[in-house]
Amino acid sequence: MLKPATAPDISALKAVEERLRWLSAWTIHHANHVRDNADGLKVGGHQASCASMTAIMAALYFHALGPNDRVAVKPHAGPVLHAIHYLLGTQTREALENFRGLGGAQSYPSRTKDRIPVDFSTGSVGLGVAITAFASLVQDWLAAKGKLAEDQRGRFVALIGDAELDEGNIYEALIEGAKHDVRNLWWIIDYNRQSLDATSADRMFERFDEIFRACGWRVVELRYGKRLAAALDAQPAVREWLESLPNAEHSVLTYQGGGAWRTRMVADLGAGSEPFLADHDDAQLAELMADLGGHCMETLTQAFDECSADDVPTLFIAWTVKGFGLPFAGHKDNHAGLMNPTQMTAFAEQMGVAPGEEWEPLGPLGGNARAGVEALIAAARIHRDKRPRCFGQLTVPPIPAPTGEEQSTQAAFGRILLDLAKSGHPLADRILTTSPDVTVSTNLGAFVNQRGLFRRQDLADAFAKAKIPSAQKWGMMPSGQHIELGIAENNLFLMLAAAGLAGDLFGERLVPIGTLYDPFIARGLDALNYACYQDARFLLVATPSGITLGPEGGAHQSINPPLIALGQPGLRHYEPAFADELALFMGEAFRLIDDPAGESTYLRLSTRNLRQPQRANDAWQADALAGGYWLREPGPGAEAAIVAMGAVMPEALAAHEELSADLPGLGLLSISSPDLLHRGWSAAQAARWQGRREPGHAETLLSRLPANAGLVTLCDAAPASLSWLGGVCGQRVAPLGVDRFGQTGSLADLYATYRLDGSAITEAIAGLLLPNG
Ligand SMILES: Cc1ncc(C[n+]2csc(CCOP(=O)(O)OP(=O)(O)O)c2C)c(N)n1
Ligand SMILES: [Mg+2]
Repeated sequence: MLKPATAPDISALKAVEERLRWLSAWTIHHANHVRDNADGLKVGGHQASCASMTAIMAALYFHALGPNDRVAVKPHAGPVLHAIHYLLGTQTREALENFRGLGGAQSYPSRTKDRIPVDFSTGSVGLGVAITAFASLVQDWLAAKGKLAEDQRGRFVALIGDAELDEGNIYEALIEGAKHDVRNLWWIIDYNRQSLDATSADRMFERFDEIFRACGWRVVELRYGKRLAAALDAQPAVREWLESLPNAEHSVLTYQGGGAWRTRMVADLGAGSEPFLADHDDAQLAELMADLGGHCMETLTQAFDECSADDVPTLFIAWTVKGFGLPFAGHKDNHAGLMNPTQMTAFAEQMGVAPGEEWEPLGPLGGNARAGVEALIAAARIHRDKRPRCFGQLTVPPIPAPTGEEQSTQAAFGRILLDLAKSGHPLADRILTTSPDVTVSTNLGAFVNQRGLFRRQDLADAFAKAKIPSAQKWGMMPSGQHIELGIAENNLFLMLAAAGLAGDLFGERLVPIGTLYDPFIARGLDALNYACYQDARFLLVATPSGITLGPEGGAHQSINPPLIALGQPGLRHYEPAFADELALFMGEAFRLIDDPAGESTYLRLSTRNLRQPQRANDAWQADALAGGYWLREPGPGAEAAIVAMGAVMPEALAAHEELSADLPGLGLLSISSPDLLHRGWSAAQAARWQGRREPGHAETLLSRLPANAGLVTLCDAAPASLSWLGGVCGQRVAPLGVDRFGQTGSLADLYATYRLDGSAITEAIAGLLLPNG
C-alpha cells in the first residue's frame, strides 16, 4: 500500500482546515441568506456537521490519501468535499454559489449529478459506509484475475457520522466483509456524539471498538488532541472526571464555553482543578477542552501514517465536536442549525475573511502561509478530474434460447448462463455472479460449477475431496467468479452496486448478476435504490415469484415487485413467459450494462414449466423488447383483448382459445414490461406538449382495438401492475391479479382462489361486455 509521500506540513494543513471550515459554512450561508430565494423555501445545509469533519478531511485529502484511494463522504459533509475540490481547482465558484440549486453542487455528494469526481454517492446514511467494503472486494476480484495492476489498486475510505452506526446495514457488511477477509478499508468515525435529534446514549461508548475488533479490525481511537492529552496526563484526576462526564453534559459545557467548564470543574473537583485551570483564561480553556483527536492535525496525520503501511481494515474513532469553532458548537439542536447573518459576520472576522473576499479560495492567507498551502494543494496525490465513464468494453454474443418443449424461465436462466460459461466467450469472463445464500435454489449453481467461487486463497471443496457425490462443486479460488453472500439481501444490492460501478471505479466494466427470491427484493430496497441512484449497472434475477410458487406458501409468494419496478428509475423490468423471451431480454440486459444511455435490468422469473410457443418468425422480438407484443393478433373491430404477463400465460392462451369462438377477433396481448410501457406512455405525453406526436408502444399496441373495447388484464402480481393500461386509449379494464397474501396450495387451487384462472377471465370479459349481465 502507498505510504504518504512526505512528512505532514502541520501548519499548512491547519490553514487548509480553516479554509474548508470557512468555505463550507459560507457556501451554505450564501445559499440560505445571500442568494435570491424566490419560493421562500428553506434551502438548508449542515454547517455543524461540516465543521465537525474539516480537520479529518484536510488530513486525508491533503496528506494521507493516495491517487487510487476512493472515499464515501458522510452526506452532510458534502460542502466540505466541494470546498476541497474548489481548492484543488476541480470545482467552480458558480457551482458553489448555486449549492442546492438546479445544476449546482448537490446537497449530498452525487456521482451522477455533481461535476466533481464523487467516488460513491451518499445520502441514505449507512449505505455509503457499507459499499466501500464491497468495492474493496470487487478490487480483489479484479486483481486476482490480473485485471488490475498493483499500482492501480487503492484503499476504500468511509467518512462516517457516528449516528450512522445505528444503521444495521453497517453490521451486515462488517460480517460479510470478515467472511471474505476484506482489506484496504478505512472507516473513519466523526465521533461527535450527536445525531439529528439529540446527543448519543452513553451506554454504547466503548462498545463499537469491541464489535469491530471481534470482526478482525484494527481499532484506533483518537480521543484527545496533543495539547489536551498532555494537560490530562499531567492531571489524572481531571482526566478521570472528564471521562465520567455524561455525554449530554459534555455537550452542554462545550456549548456554554470556558466559563462553564471552569465553574463545573471547580464545583466537581474543588482545589483539585486548580493546576489544570490556572494557566488558561476562559477562551483558552474552551479551546483546550475542544482539542479532541478529530480536530488535532498532529494526531490525525500520525494515526493515518501509522496505518498506511499495511492493508488491515481499520476503524478510526475520531472524537470531535459537532459545530467545532462555530457559535452553536455542541448544542444538541445544531444539526440543521444555520448561523444567522450577524453570527456569520463575526465568524468571517474570526477567520480573517474580508467583506467581498468570501469566495477567495485561499482567502486571507499571505506570505509563507499561502506558499505552504499552495505547495500542499499542488502535492495532493488525490488530485484528479472527473473521469469519463467507462463503456464500450463488452461484445454481447447471440444468446440462444434453450431448447425444450416445456421449460420454466428460472431453469432456462440457469441453462443460458451455463452455456455462456462453457462458450468461453469473453463476456463470460466479465460475469460476476452473487447471491445471498440462494445460489442453488435460483439455478445459478451450474454457472458456479463451471466458473468457481471467488476467494483470495484456494480452498478445496471438502465434499468433493472426500468424493461424496454432490451436484454442486464449491471450490474456492482467486479465479472464481461467484461471490457467495450470507442471507442479507441488503448486501446483495450493495455488492451489485459496487460491481456495477467497476467500470467507473477501476476502468473495467463487469457484468454483475445477482439472484434472490422475488419477495425479498423488499428486504434490500433502499440499497437497490442506492445502486440505481449511482447508475451502477447490473442484472437482477428475482426468482421464483408470485403465487405460482404454489405449495411454498404465502411468505415466499411475491405480490408487489412489479409495482416497485414501475416506480424505480434506472431499473428496467422484464417478465418473460417463455424461454426465448428470456434469452432475448438477457441479451438486452447485457447490452444495457455497457451502454452509456443504458440501465440495470430486473428479470422476474418463475419455476412453472410452460409449453413453449412455436414461432413463425422473429417479428415479435422488437415489440417484446419494447414492453409487449400481440401473441394473438386482434381482429378488425375486436370487442376485447386479454392482456397477460409472465407465468399465467397458459391460462390466458387457454381462455383465448375458448372464448374466440364467441368473440371473433379477440386478441391476446403479452406484456413483457409494464415498466417500459408506462415510460413510453409518459414520454409520449411530454412529446405532445412539445408539439410532437410520438405514440408510445402501449398506445401503438392498444390502438389496434376500438376505443370502447374491453381489456382483461392478468398477472401473478398486484393487479395495478397492468390495470393502468386502460388509461392509455381510454379502454375499459377488468383487472385480475393478486391483492391478498398468498398461501399454500396446488396451482389449480390457488389460481381458482385468487381468480387467475380461465373462469375468472371469462367472467371478467362477460362483465366488461355485458355490463348488466
Ligand atoms: C437512512 C436515513 N435515515 C435518516 C436520515 C436523516 N438523517 C440525516 S443525518 C442524520 C443524523 C446524522 O448524525 P451523524 O451521522 O452523527 O452525523 P453528524 O451530522 O452528527 O456528523 C439523520 C437521522 C438519512 N439521511 N438517512
Ligand atoms: Mg454525529
